[in-house]
Amino acid sequence: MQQNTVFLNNYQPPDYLCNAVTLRFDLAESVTAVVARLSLQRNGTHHRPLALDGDGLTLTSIKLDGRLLSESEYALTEASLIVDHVPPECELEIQTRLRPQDNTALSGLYRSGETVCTQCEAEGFRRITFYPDRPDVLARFTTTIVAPRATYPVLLSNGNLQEAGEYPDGRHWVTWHDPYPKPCYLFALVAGDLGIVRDRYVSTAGKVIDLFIYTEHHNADKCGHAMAALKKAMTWDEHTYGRHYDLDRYMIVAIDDFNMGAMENKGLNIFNTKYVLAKPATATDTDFDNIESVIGHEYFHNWSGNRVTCRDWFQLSLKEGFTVFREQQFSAAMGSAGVKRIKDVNLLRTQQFREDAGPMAHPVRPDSYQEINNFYTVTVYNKGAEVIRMLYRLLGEEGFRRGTDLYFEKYDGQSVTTDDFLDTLGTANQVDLKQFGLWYTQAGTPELTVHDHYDPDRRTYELLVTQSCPATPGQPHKLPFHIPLAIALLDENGEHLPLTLRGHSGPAEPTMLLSVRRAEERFVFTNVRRPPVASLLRGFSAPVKLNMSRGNDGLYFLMRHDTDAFSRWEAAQQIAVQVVIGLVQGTCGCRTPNIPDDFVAAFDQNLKAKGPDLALFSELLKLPSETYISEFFEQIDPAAIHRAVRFVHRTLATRLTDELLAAYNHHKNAAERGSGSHVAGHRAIKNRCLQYLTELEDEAIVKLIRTQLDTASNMTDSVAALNALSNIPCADREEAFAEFYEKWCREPLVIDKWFTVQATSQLSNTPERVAELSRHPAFNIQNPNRVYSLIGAFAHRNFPGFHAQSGAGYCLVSDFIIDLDRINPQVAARLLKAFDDWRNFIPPLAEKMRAAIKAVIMTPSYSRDVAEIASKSLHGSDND
Ligand code: B3K
Ligand code: ZN
Repeated sequence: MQQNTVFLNNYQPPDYLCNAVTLRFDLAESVTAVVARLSLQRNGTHHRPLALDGDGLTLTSIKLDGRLLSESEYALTEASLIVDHVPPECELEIQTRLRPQDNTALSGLYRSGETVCTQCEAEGFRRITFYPDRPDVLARFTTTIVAPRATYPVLLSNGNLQEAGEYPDGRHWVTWHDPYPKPCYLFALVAGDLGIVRDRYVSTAGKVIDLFIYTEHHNADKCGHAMAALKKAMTWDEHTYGRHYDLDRYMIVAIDDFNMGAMENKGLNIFNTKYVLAKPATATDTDFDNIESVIGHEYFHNWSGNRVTCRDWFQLSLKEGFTVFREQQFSAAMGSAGVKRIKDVNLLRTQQFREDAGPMAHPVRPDSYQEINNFYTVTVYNKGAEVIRMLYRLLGEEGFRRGTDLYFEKYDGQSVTTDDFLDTLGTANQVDLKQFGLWYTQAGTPELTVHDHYDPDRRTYELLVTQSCPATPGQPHKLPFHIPLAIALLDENGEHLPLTLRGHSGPAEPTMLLSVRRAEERFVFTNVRRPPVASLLRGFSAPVKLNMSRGNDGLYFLMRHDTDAFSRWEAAQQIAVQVVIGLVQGTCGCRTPNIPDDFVAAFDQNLKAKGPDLALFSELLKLPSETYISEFFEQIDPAAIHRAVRFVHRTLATRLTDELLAAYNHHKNAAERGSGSHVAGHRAIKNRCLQYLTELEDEAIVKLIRTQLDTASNMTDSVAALNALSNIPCADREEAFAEFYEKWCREPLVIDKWFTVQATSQLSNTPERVAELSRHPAFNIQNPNRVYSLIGAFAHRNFPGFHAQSGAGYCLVSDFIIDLDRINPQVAARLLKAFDDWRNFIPPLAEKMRAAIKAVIMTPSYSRDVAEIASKSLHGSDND
């Protein structure tokens, strides 16, 4: 398939601007008529024709300044509407007809159940009407929706409510006006019969804002947590960034069928129900946390994304990286900052590092794309957030705020670039961020290698740091990055030694942020009285891999004593990774496999640890994922890694059975008695213990699991028990799944969990089971949540199952992608990414993965979305 690649270097400002749009949607039984009136202005002096984007539209008529155009006066191509001669200022009226019920791609105007809604980012507005569908065209939108009142009592669009009225035939209409100029990707419309949850927010400036969450009537009792999160986010943004909300109302609509998590449309966010609806009986503690984050994320976009937006889609991280960082700060402030950081780093290292090392590797600001929807990636979002975090650390809290204040003030109402952002932060702080800018333009995960030396005579401690970055598609050589490296030196009691860096004045400090700028750097600390243990990359101060060969003693010491939560956890992870690698390579030094006593003792110590941050202990008790461990191998043998990880689990469970049971009971009782955030911490440790105990596969444990399942008062405990049972082949297992289904079959979000637990089971028949479940009446290929919960979970979260030696997992997923691509190309392409690192696997698997990708593109008329992923996976980047 011929691919059209879009290049950043070819960016040209728009030929025509559109400063105002009036839209009228007439919703009838099967056809929606759309009338769009665009006020257009020629941009600059030129005689180029007016070209508007359109995708799959049925045009009914077009008028220029009130005059109907004949067919010879315009041209329709596959992707645009072209009018040759238009005056420098004009009004174009375009009428199109849509069939939202047939739109299964869930981009543009579509139906979710009985509700009609939109998704326009990135290029969905062109599926509604012909328009300059690019983020650097900003217009004021006025939208009228006309619909039968009985079917669609609620009619919503962006901005403030302007007028409403009735027609005698049972239809009603509502007009919305958004005073803030915006690109069309932020347009939204919702029409349906929805329940309303209302609240009110009074800002620190005294402004009253009406808050609404719309959802299906029977879900109205599950919106309290989302509403509370919204109010917290509003207050937090006022305090932390000085950002206030700007419309009279803030509306959130929860929709069942949605391609991603949520969408920040101006004043009218549309959310996947998964990130709104929660009550303890149906949602887990993790769901509650995720809802708070996503609600925060979309709210924060109102400034970082909506008031200041992107010039073009290459700048996506301008809004996404920054907003993810803001969301991370917010969540850290609402709960355990240490655990939040650990979770964010874990996600980055298991997903983004993998992307950075594969054929889809791209810079945070990509140089080219074929299908922009394929670039809503962990690199743009999460590495992008790390880049902002580094700036935050380099400039300090105050300096960063000075920079963002200037940025919001200078660019309010404009569409800008990541360079504009960086320049502004540099100017506000009088620092040169030129070298730092390479984080936006160079792909790949930099590696730091550190050697240290303590000189007792001179009392100096020296660090030699070298950096390198592997080649990525289209970028064989990299320049050195500016890497902030946070450091502390600990003495034998875990106390911080004061740091004085040779060649730098200023008082000694307990921690320091070193700047690594060259390929090789030497740092000498003076006046170091005792041989220290270095705690490096504290808080994960840069998205890099750090290699430092040090004895296990140092790691165990850091795991126990480091005051930085991330560094403690990281030491535990490194120890565990070494243990697993030793088992896989058979290098543990014993004939029969075993794990070191120190490791068991350290685990036991964490199990018994007491302290306020229970969630941190729960993280310390968790082994690194098989996906993360696989990154340490040149050739991945998933079965060998899986065997080794299970061996570690089983050995810990066998050697610490009593301790695990005691901890289980202790935290179970504490969770039942406790209140507030501690409850979630107790539950997390309790359920972690259960996970280990499951490895024993003995009857008493099955009984324990069964009791937890039968008596659970909340979804966290139910799912944990179901998960545990899913890995034990026994009669209880089937019965439990059947009962769970029976109990929850009217709650789709709970049924998603039921699918996921089965899809991630480690039993060997899981591929067949998943295939069977894809034919279950509760499964629906048109619903992205169902697809992610079953096929997505299997492909991305069942390492041994997906990579089963028979290749059954691969066939299952590729067959599914072929069917899905005809329905929803965006989601199909996302699933296809599961195969893109095929080159890293042992040859028999690599070959099967490659064949699976090929099978997808052997199908006639596969989508552009899938084509890009497949061709890059098979042949490397088009920049090569
Ligand atoms: N901006 C949207 C993502 C849109 C994805 C389009 N394929 C959600 C978010 O990041 O907040
Ligand atoms: Zn976002």
